[in-house]
This record gives sequence, structure tokens and C-alpha cells, in this order.
Amino acid sequence: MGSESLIRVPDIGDFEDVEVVEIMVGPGDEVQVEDPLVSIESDKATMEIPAPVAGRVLEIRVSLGESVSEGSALVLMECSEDAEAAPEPKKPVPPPAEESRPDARETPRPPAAEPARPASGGSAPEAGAGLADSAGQGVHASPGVRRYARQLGVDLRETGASGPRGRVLESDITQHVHQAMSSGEMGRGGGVPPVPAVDFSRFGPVREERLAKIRRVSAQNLSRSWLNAPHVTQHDEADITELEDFRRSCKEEAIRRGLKLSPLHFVLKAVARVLAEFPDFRSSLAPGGESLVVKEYFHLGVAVDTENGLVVPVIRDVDRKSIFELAAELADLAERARARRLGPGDMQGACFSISSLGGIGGTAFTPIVNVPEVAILGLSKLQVLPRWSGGSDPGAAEDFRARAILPLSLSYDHRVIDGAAAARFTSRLGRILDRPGYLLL
Ligand code: CAO
Repeated sequence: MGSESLIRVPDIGDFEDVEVVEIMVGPGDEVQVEDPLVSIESDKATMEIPAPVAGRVLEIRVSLGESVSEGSALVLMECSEDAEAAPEPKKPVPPPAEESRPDARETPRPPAAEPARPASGGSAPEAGAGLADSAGQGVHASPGVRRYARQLGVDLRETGASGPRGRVLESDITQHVHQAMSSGEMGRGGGVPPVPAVDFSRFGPVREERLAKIRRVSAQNLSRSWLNAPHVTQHDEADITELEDFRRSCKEEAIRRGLKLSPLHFVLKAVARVLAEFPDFRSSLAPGGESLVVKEYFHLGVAVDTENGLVVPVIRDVDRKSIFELAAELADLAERARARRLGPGDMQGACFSISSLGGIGGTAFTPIVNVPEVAILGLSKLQVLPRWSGGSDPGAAEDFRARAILPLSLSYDHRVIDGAAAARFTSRLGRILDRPGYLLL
């Protein structure tokens, strides 16, 4: 086994607090000397930090969107047995004047590799990302090529890589877009008239605030989902009076376990159950749109509201976990999402998502499907409402009972799911939530 090296930000001239915009490697990746590890972006330039040694990536010590300066830890590597000693760090190379354009870029000197110090408590932060990962982590491409891909909404993992040592070139992206357009994949959304720019300062004082990276990434993903999938939302409700009684009866046990049970934890379990009966809802359209890929796993994305924007971490194998396990896992994922400590792996692999605004308010909404998933369930705030108990006289006040009603809003991709199937899905979900004992069957 080779020695360990902690790769830090090298001498990058006058730049400080520069944002990490791409992490091109992940734990386990083999890298060669000069392979790009991380891309950072200042107001003036984008810079790639290349590997100073060959070896295997052990840990990512930086998050997307994090600000770094010279000396900040980036990546822990295990050096190859035959790795050469790291080159001496060189003096800063100030960017030439013409590179102060917003799209200018430079490649700094290779960073210094230093022997890793033992961890001093606490785990290192992992890479974070927005809604869906389109960064193409682990794909080799220059910052300019990555920017070009971002502008066109192209996932680098889906393009060819005809450059030396498997690097993606600009021409690979252009070719990918041409192919997608000619196969009709990008047809929807094409020709959307741009929103005209308005000089708001003509009407009063204004100020401009830069959007957080997560918000910028999710804006792109949400637009892509909205433009590609024809959305319909099915609104329904579930009577969760019994389930609420049961939840309250579990409160002390939950506290003993250091947890808080919310209706969402039960809905997760019930959704996994309904997904088992409705395979189309856990499918994706195959490229070309000629067939469905049905997933035989029950990994569910849960939208988490953070101060930097929306992220959707994924709970795996919901069907195999207890309600307490789901509560613990969601609490951990939400905490890490808010601390920007989610890794890209935490946000991949869902077959269906849930977005709960129940803790905040509202009676219904239309969540946007996290494409290529085909459906998403929105939960609004439960209300205690009168419901007819089925007595002979619907006009009699005693035939109305106070019930805890949970509003459900299921948005779906109408290319894959019909309205009747959606109505059956929410009815079945409502029935299971209405009689939580079904979850035991
Ligand atoms: N109706 C009424 N109360 C509800 C509820 C519902 N449907 N769902 C949760 N609550 C209650 C909880 O029981 C909790 O009550 P207590 O404080 O008395 O224990 C309170 O509301 C706050 O719950 P929570 O939101 O912290 O916890 P959760 O497990 O229900 O949800 C999470 C966790 C991460 C999903 C949530 O915090 C969150 O971020 N929601 C926003 C998601 C979002 O922004 N979606 C919009 C995306 S656009 O499609």
C-alpha cells in the first residue's frame, strides 16, 4: 500500500475564498499526475486543481460551493507505489490581464501533496450537490468544457469522450446535442421565447444578490424537468386519524430513541408499499422514449429545504426499514443537507420522491417531478375537518366526525402515467394510511 497524501489548494496568487464549482473525482477513483481533481471559480477565472501525484482517491475533504484559499484541504489520496515525489510548489502565476473576463480560465501549478495527518475528530466534509447531479463527477473535462456542458444542460456522463485519456471535448458535447435534437429528445422546450431583460432600476432602487450554487443547479434541473415532462397533478386526501393516534402513542418510545416521529415517516413506508403494487410509478423512460426501465428497488428521494436551496437526499430500501429507522435516517440526511455535508452518492438512485410542506402549511401544491423519475408526492399540512361517517341522514350533525385529513398532491409525467393510474395510486395510498394496520400485512 502506498503512502497517503493530503492534496491542498496550491499557491493561486491573489485569490482568496474561491468557490469550489466542480469535484471531478470520487473516493476509489484512480488518478494520474495532472488529472484534474477539483475546479474552483473566482469572479475572474476558473481554475482546475490537478493531481500532483498518481494514486487512488481515499476521501474528498471539500464540498461543492465551499470557499477555499491557498492551503485548504481538498482530497486525501493513497499514492501509487511508484509515484514520484510531489513537485515543489511554485510561485503564484498571476492571471494575465485579458483573463479577467468572467469566462477566462487558467491552470494553476500542481498543488503540493503532503503526508496526511491523523484525523483530529469529526469526519471530513463530503461533496454536496443540488437536486440531481449533473456535474459529471469522475469525468475528465476542462473547466471550459464543463461550463459549455452546464450552459446546454448536458450531463457529462452521457457524452462521448474522444480526448486523450478519455477527456470529454467540446466537440463531444456538440455532437451529443445534435444527436439528442435529431432523436427528438430535446424537442420539448426548444423554441421557448426568452424572458426579456428588464432594467428594474428604472422603477426604483434595486440590489443584485448572487444565487447560491445549490439554487443555481436546482434551477437548471427544475427547468429541465418542467420542460421535458408534461406534468399533471392529482390531488387527494388521506384520513390519518388512526395513524395520528398511533403516532402519538409512540411519542415516548421515540423520545427514548432520541427521535421525533412525523406523519412523513409513515407516508414513506406507505409509499414504498404502494410502489410495490404500481411498478410504473418507480420507472423511468429509456432514452429514445420507446420503453420503460422499471426499478426493482425502493429508494425514495425526500426534498429538504435548506437556506441555500432545495436538495433531495435519498433514503435507500425504504421497504426494508422500520419507521424508527426511517425517522433516524431522514433526520441525519436533513441535518447533513443543511450543513452542506451531503455527498453526491446521498442524492442519487431514487425511484420516486416526496416533498413535504406539511410542517409549514398550505392545502395543496404542484411539486415538480424530479425527472427522470416519473412521479413525486407532495404532502401539505394536515387539518382536522368534519367528515360524514356514513349514517343514514347526511344532514344530521351527529353523523359528522372530526377527522385528521392529510392532503396529497401527486404530480406525474403524463407520458408514462395516465390520470386513472394516478387516481388509483393516491386512492390506494389513502386507504393504507387510513388503516395503518395494512402496513403489517
Ligand atoms: N401536517 C401537519 N404537521 C406536520 C406534517 C403534516 N403533513 N408533517 C410534519 N408535521 C409536523 C411534524 O410532526 C413536526 O411537528 P412537531 O414540531 O410538533 O414535532 C413539525 O411539523 C415540523 O416537521 P419537520 O418538517 O421538521 O419534519 P418532517 O419529518 O415532517 O419533514 C423535512 C422533514 C426534511 C422533509 C422538512 O423539514 C422539509 O425540509 N420540508 C420542506 C421540503 C420542501 O421544501 N419541499 C418543497 C419542494 S418544491 O416541490
